[in-house]
Amino acid sequence: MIMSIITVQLGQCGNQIGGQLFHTFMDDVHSKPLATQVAPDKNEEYKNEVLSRFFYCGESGEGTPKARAVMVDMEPKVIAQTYQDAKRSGRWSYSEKQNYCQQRGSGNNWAHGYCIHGPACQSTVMELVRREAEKCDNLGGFLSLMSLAGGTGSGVGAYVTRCLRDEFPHAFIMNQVVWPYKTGEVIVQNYNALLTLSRLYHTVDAIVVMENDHLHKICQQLLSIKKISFKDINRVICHKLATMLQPCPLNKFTGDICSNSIGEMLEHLVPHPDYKLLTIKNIPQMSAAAQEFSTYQWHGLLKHLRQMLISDAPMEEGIDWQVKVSSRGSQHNTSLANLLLLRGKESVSADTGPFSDSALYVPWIPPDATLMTGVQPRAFNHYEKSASLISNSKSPVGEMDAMVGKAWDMFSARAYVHQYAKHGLTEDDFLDGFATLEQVISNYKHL
Ligand SMILES: Nc1nc2c(ncn2[C@@H]2O[C@H](COP(=O)(O)OP(=O)(O)OP(=O)(O)O)[C@@H](O)[C@H]2O)c(=O)[nH]1
Ligand SMILES: [Mg+2]
Repeated sequence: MIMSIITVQLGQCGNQIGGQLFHTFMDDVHSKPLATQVAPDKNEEYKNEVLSRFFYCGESGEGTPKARAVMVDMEPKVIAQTYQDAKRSGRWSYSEKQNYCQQRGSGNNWAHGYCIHGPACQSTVMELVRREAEKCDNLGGFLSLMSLAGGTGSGVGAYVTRCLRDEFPHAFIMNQVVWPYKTGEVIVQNYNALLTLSRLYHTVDAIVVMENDHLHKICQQLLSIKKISFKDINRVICHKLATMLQPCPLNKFTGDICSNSIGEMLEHLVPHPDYKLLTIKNIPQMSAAAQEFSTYQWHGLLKHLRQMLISDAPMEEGIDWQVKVSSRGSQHNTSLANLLLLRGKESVSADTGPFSDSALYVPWIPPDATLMTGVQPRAFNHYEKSASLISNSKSPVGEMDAMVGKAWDMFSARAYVHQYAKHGLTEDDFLDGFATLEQVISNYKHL
């Protein structure tokens, strides 16, 4: 049974990433078969699975694939652009009326998004979601995409996510959020991030965190891009997301094999509702030109990936090899659960043992619930071999702590608070946000 996922794209960032994500799915589906690739019928099976998961191909199943997506922004420009880019690809498009936009954005004001635009768009947006859900034979869940720093993605995003939870209480909801550059383009970005994350924490099943600073470095150092644009960064984000979401059979600890539906993945990755923050580390990551001249062995790839995990390195360059895992008081990045997905040549025979080492995990998770692996013999997106590690670990909490600290400094001077109050947000709402995230930080710190 193939479970479909509906993507909800919110604000500029969410829409731009959403557009790229469907391009990435299609690029992977249409990537030239590598010499090592699976038999044609297996490739066809893979393609059909991708199409059913993320696209609707009409009653007959033969129309131009339409993204299972709803686009929401408070200004028209980005949606129009994203829509056109999809159409121009000739491979897929968005359904014509599955978007909602207004004429003016939320001006980087979370309260404007959450308290004003959110309720105003609720009935229309939810109708669009319902329409999309009706087209799914089996709805596996929702993927919401948004930035934390603006006003629409974060504010309207948090509001719409709450509506999704109310209307689809049993569906899985995963949010992918973009952490702003630390240098900050938006003066109130820490407020917006605080308010968004604290609301999402009560509502969704998991939050995948990606930091613009890390992604920027990947573009610079691994992809050697000189002038880095959001387009480049979004390609990296979508590559990561696709390594998680494209079909990959999972090995359950019971010995059964199941598909990597969003439900199976999140049930494993989020074993306790206090811990919902996920990160994705993947290897290798390189430009198309460099790929031609590179070969790897699974052993080397996985050794690097494991060190990226324990030393919490965002990419394969500049890893700190001094960090070691020892059971007593070591400084390594502790995990609750990991999902390791291997794709490509000889992935079936790769040794994933080093990832099930109990010293990597908190002691209160049963050993057979710490690591789940998945193996997909089909090569992913031109990479002969690639590995992706989705982790619920301490990794994001340092950034979160710093963000809450900066927001608190501003809040104790009541800086900019009146701009939020103007739209109906109270000081207590801020205090609730601080309390929620301080608890999250404390939980993770004590792992
Ligand atoms: N990675 C990435 N980050 C983006 C992109 N667009 C904007 N951002 C980041 O998102 C934040 C700004 O939020 P936006 O998504 O532009 O804001 P919005 O949701 O449209 O909200 P308003 O414009 O205030 O109505 C900043 O931290 C930007 O760095 C994008 O395409 N990719
Ligand atoms: Mg905007």
